[in-house]
Amino acid sequence: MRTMDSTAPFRVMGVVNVTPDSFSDGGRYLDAEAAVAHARELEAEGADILDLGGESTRPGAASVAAAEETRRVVPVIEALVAGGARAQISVDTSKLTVARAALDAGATYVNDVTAFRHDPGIAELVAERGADCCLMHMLGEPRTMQRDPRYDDVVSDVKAFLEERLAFAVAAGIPEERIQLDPGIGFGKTVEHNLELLGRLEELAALGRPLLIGVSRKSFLGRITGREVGDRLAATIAANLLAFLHGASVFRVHDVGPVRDALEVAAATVRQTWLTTTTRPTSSTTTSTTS
Ligand code: HH2
Repeated sequence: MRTMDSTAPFRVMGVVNVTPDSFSDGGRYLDAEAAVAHARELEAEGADILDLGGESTRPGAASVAAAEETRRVVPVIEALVAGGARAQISVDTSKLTVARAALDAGATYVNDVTAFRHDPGIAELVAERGADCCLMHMLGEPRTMQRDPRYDDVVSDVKAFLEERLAFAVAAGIPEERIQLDPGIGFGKTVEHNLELLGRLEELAALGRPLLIGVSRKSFLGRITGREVGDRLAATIAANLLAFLHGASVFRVHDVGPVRDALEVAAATVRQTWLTTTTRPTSSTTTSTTS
């Protein structure tokens, strides 16, 4: 079983939406064969995790029955496992029965945008199976979340929420090292809330768990750049790099190859800076020879 490699500087999670209505790629991979082919492409581009979703969480999205969601994602997971997928397989769901069927089929990661609030039993399931999980912040529910979201201080409020959900997950028996946290960019947040969260991720990193960030193609990038959803790659890369520099380490994206390249460069630069600053004799020596 492939699980988290905590020594890697970052991990890229490729999005595979097996839905008719996802905001950026709805309907493109609804057919299981198309979804499997797309997942393989993302793996070839360097995805460490493949996140399979059978229900859209975009604002106003209709909810999907558990049986239909299972029917969409399980055959894709089975085919990927049978084909010897190298990447870890994640299921993006808030429903216990869907999560169980996905883990039975070979997934080892549950990405729950309700952080186990919709179906608290998922926490015991994840604990029993020794799976990894992501707990995400969302204000309200997808149908209503973008109606005038308000916070006292968005970063402190999200941090308190994630701290409480982390404690809940640990109390259910999930080891801390299996848990990643996500501020839920775009889930009950204005453009300003999203930007403030991205710029103050260090405060969330203080909770001691890896931070997962999902900014890919999202509407706040369109609001800033004026670009349509299919033309937000540059904005997506910029936001992911910024998140990396502020402490995020798992990046949920549609465009795995380009984002991975950008993160490799950022990680190499940070490493190099660290090496040169720590191996230099002393900063005063350097200053004196250059002045
Ligand atoms: N964003 C989306 C879905 N799932 N999971 C986590 N942990 N973090 C996110 O930011 C996140 C998520 C929305 O993106 P997408 O899957 O492309 O769209 P849709 O929900 O319309 O299928």
